[in-house]
Amino acid sequence: MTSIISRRRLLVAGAAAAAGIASTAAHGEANPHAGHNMGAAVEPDFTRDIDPDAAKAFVMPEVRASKDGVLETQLRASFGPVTVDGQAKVARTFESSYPAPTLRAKPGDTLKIKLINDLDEVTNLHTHGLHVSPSGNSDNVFLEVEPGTSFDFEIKIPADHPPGTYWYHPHVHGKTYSHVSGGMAGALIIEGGLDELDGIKGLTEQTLVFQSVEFDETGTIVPADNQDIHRQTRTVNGQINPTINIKPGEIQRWRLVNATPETFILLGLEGHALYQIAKDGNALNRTRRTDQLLIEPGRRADVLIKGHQFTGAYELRQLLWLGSERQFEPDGLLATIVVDGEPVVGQVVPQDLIPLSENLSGLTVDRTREIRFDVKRGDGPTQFLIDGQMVDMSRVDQTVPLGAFEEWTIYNDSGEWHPFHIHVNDFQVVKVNGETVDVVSWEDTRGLPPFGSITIRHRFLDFTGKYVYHCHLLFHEDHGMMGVVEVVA
Ligand SMILES: [Cu+2]
Repeated sequence: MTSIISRRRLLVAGAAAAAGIASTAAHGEANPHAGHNMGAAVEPDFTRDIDPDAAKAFVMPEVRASKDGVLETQLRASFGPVTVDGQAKVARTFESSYPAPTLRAKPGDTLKIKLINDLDEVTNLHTHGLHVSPSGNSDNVFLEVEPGTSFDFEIKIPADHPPGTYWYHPHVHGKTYSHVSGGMAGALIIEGGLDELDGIKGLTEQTLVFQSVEFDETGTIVPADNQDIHRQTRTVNGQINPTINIKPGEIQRWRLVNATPETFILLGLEGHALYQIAKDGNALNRTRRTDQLLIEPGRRADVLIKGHQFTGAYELRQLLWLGSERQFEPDGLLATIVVDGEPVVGQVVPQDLIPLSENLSGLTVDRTREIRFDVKRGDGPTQFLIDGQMVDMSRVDQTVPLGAFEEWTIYNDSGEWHPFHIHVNDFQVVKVNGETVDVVSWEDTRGLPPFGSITIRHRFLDFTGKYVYHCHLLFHEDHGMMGVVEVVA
């Protein structure tokens, strides 16, 4: 095919240019390959063929940004036709879009969101990771918007809110898996912070919303309780294996959102390091270089990627993850990164980022609590429990005074991972399995190791009211693995 050949020539030409650059740096006795073919138009073996006709240009979700301090928009929930990877499907979406639109706001802004419920069942809205009021018409997961009605959410983002990558999705107990896997999930970006940092400011930014759902043979989403995680279709921004372009030497900032209902994504990009700069919307104090990054369901990570000096196609993969005796994720292709074009010279990955606002380790806490996650399997239905009971949304499990500073040790008495998530107030992990760990950032979602524990510290600031902590494997959450905390004045 001509298209492949022309593309191939383009890649070869690019590789020759890159090899020329490399030869200047690599000349010297220490390098046994120095001089080997340097400067010659040699085609690197690792370069894959990319058929430009087959390559799918990476598509960003629609962006809805705040203006003059307000983001006024609507989210219409419906069950109906939607395009997923160019195919006609039937899903449960906001705004007939899979994923939902990306919302962008600034600290101090107000989100005024009209949720129109055209589903045949109740739904609601949760702003995952935001430090906002959990009451009234704010981030209130106790609300149920009835079918055929609408509800005006008003979520005031504090002026000192940490800028970063968050997300939103419905959070009605018992329906969360169905709604989130069905497609009702989108990125929520609070601007500022790292965006303004030298070395990050002005970089090309990509938002990658990972979703996973099972479609039946008619292309309709399978009811939540019947979905098999390993039959699900994995997409990035609703695309299967899209092509993401980057230039040699170019640094891009990627916002990664694990919006899957229960998939642990161990992310790796062939030939490229992942330079992590933020976790759950919170900037790290220093860049963390890694080859593999585990992103639990519900978690976000911001990373910098530097395009390889050799042009070609590289695979962004979900790597084999053997989490526990019951949990695994097979290796799979998520996207193809095409390094191509004029090399960019002089871009450097910044090392120092934003200092931690406060390190909670070593301080005296007001109170400690122990919380136990467990799974009981027997003759009847499997039970997903916290402190021996299933959630009751009308019960309060933890009462905390406003302003309290607490240490919670969350034990996992089961043999599988559970991503622990709490609303409204982020935490710092100070111990894993009883061993002290360095605090690197604030977080809102962290895996509980099988038969292990995490010890977290958190302050209950600014907002009274009831909200929840739970397992972010949404099947577990919907089947009881959730508790209610009430912050009282
Ligand atoms: Cu769980």
